[in-house]
Amino acid sequence: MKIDFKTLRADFPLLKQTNRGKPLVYLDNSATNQKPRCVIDAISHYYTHDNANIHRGVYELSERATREYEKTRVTIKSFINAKHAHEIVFVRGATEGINLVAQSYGRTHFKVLDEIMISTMEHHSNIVPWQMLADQVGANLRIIPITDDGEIDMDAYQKLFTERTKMVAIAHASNALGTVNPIKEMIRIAHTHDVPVLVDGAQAFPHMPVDVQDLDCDFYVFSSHKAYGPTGIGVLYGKEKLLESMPPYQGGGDMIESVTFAKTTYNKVPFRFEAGTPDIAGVIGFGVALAYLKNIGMDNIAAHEQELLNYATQKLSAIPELKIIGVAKNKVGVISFVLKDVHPHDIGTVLDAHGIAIRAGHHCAMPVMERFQLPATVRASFGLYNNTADIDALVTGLQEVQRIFK
Ligand code: 7TS
Repeated sequence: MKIDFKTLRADFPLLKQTNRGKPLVYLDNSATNQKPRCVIDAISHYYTHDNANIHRGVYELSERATREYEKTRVTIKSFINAKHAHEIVFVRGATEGINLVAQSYGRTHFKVLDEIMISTMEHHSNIVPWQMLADQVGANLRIIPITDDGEIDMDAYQKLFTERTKMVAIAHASNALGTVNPIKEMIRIAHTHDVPVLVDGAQAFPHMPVDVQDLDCDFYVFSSHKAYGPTGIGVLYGKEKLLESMPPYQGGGDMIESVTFAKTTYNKVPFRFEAGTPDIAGVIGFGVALAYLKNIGMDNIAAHEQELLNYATQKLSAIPELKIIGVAKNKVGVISFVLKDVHPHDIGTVLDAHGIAIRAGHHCAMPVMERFQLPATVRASFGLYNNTADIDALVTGLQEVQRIFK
């Protein structure tokens, strides 16, 4: 089916507004993206008609809320081709998913001098939880280096394995460079050493089809708000066998089977990991976002964003004194760049005055900045509603930046 991406833009009410009096050009989709009307309406509908706490009411309303909430679990299972719906754990976002695995799986299975492998290009969310765990159990981090193009150094990766390696935690796609990592191959290699792999899919899941059984990843995390769904909700996928081996992450309601002061027993997977009242409206809204994406087709979205990436790479490369940081062969629609003699924050300010929303900074990936010896970059990141006119506006804005700072 041929999708007309131009008409899809009308599904996103926020994009109709202006920024500093100019039509909004939203190019910060890696930070979060905008929501289609159907998602906004679903949340409003939930609070208008279906709001009740889940998994406990005996009345119709609560049964309906529970049914809608659990329906999203099944939607996600199909969306990423998990084997079982109970392998889908609802969390607050990619960050909480990684913390959950580090604290529950890591604290149970890791000991002094064990090693956790991560890469130079990780978001802080896939660094700090492992550092905290390493401090708690006396383990060490091993860092996979990246090349000047911003790709994983695969030779170095293979050499980093020792008999102490207990986990590889790797981004599917980098938020600061756009690099798509060869995770299927990395997982295959890790498994030859009997090492499980957690994939941080925050920047990949919204931009390409993901099949967790094909990848054979052990854990996969992502956030709803980067995939056209609401904030405050995300997913931890874990293989049944691994989730079954893990103790609860937090204690509270819904995660127990029975409680006495002498002994408490825990609920089964995945409820064992969902203590307290969850973001029910968020889960339902995310289910609607996924139905919206499925209708467009993740293949179509990937192809559209690759066209934008190619167009933008060509246009930005033609700007004198502009350098793109991260030129991996396989990228998502993310372009990080610097302009000679102009600080990224100044670029951001001038672009903002022209209605253009980009991110300037270290993108919560300070080790990437250190690797390329930069304090910061400017980052433009694309979503399904962007088009070449947005990129033309960015180019015009950058020419204005150069005019001002000459
Ligand atoms: N992992 C990656 C690769 C990310 O890019 C981000 C957020 C996270 C994890 C954390 O996601 P959260 O939803 O739990 O916060 N990245 C960005 C970004 O690039 N700009 O703002 C947030």
